Amino acid sequence: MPTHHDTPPHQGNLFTALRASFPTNLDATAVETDNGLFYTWRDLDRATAKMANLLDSLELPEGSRVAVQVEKSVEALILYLATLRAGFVFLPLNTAYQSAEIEYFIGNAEPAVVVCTEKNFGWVSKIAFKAGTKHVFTLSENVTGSLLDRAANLSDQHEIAIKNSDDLAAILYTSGTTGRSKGAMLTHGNLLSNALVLKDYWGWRTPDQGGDVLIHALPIFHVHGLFVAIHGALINGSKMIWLSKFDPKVVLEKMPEATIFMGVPTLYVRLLAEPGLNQDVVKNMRLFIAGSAPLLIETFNAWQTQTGHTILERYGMSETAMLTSNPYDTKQGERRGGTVGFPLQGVTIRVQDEKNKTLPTGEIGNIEVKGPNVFKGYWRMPEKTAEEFTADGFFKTGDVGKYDERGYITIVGRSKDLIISGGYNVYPAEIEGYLNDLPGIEESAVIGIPHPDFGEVGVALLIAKKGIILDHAKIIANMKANLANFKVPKQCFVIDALPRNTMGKVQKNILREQYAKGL
Ligand code: MLC
Ligand code: AMP
Repeated sequence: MPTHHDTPPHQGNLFTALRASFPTNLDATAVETDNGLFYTWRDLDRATAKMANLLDSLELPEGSRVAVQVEKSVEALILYLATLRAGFVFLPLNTAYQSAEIEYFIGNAEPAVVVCTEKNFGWVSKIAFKAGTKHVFTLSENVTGSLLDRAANLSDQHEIAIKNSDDLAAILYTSGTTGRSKGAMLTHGNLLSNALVLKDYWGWRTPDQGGDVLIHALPIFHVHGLFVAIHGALINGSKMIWLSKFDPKVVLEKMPEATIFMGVPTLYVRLLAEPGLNQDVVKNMRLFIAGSAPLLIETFNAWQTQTGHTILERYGMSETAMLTSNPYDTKQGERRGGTVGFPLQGVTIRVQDEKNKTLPTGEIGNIEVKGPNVFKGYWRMPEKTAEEFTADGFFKTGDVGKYDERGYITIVGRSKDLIISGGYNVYPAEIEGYLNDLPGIEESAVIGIPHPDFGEVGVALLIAKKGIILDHAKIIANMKANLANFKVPKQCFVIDALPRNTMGKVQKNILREQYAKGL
């Protein structure tokens, strides 16, 4: 497992590096929101200090987790930064998660602090107190809640907590092909090394070089919106246009003031459907970045035709942050549609066969990675962690791909049974487990099929218990009431039997072929 003791402890804190990158003019705008609020760099500094002082005042044990399920707001961003600043571990939770999901995460992570919306306080606090959490605060998107009330009167000066670069900064839950979700433990060093590499590779322009302006339209509970976008802007002293949710019309309205946009492929598909997308609207834009799911070549080409810009596609995951990227600088090569580019500086990527032999260029195999960005392991799951690393320290991504003769990597599939829908991961095993427990269902299989908007969506194949007639609408309604909405299969089909191989394993490839045109 990688450890990094290469920086003095006080410089190990990611927040130290972010704070050091604030522009000298602290009165410049750091964040502008879609509801007309402006936050200066001084505001960010003072507000993170107040909130960090609040966390300090709770006298939490070293390494305490701060679990957060709130709507997107600048205050939520401040809470993230304050957690780093105070040296605790940030645990973001998708706002779509419902009570059973939250109960698992809180039970597993045992956070010392939970922050939720005022609307959800009743049920979330119940779960949290039951799990032993001592402090539950509220934070709502309209800048209200006990978190802000409690921080308001505290000092706006705060000494950044001393951290080693291998101390934990965040835990991101990511599901497995079997069993429950695993918390990927990311260190200050993992995140800082990645941010610094991307700052260079994507040619971010500091305020002295004219500055960049990022449109931030992604949720802030996953790697893309939380780390790649936020760290990218902050470590460069660049302003963010902060959109509470993705709305293609609002993005286009803001685009003339911006230079960088980041999105999952669905965001590009939806922008392309807007009549207002043209070369004029993007005239100040320097860079469009896509990732988190495969970008179809049709989307890549249509974007080029309609805007004159070539999307830069990159590849990463929760356990590793960013791994590869197409080049920004044309001197380093063209941006090749259908590929995810080259390994980032410091990242080693190899393509292995089933016997763990490295394959030559052009051959398809399992992608394994090593580098300062690779996580420390799964929270309290040493065996799972050991299983996912090779003896020589490479992390097995579960993605399948190849190198081409010029060193570009293409992801051709996944060895893990995973559906990526609109940039969110859906693990069939979790949904199948849920379905199999419903009355009347003998067994089930959940597969991903192509979808024009979300790239891929889940479809459930159900086998009914003898003599039972299943009601599709009731099953869907039941799932919607209990699971995060994006996990709910878009359609259910009742069939007689699941195709199985001689080992008894369900042959999902056959089902995928059969139902590819299902919707
Ligand atoms: C919403 N819905 C989805 C969905 N998002 N269904 C499948 N997949 C999705 N991703 C459904 C809801 O269930 C609901 O259905 C209906 O769409 C409307 O919900 P909504 O919340 O109003 O949707 P919308 O705002 O349109 O959201 C779509 C989206 C969002 C594309 C903007 O999904 C999104 O922000 N995706 C980005 C995810 C992301 O940031 N991924 C980064 C992971 S990091 P119903 O039936 O209930 O009405 C990572 C590493 C890396 O992977 O490399 O970056
Ligand atoms: P997550 O665990 O949510 O971070 O999702 C990570 C997974 O998203 C990776 O293992 C890949 O399967 C997928 N992914 C991310 N970026 C890309 C990309 N550009 N192309 C294809 N798949 C991607």
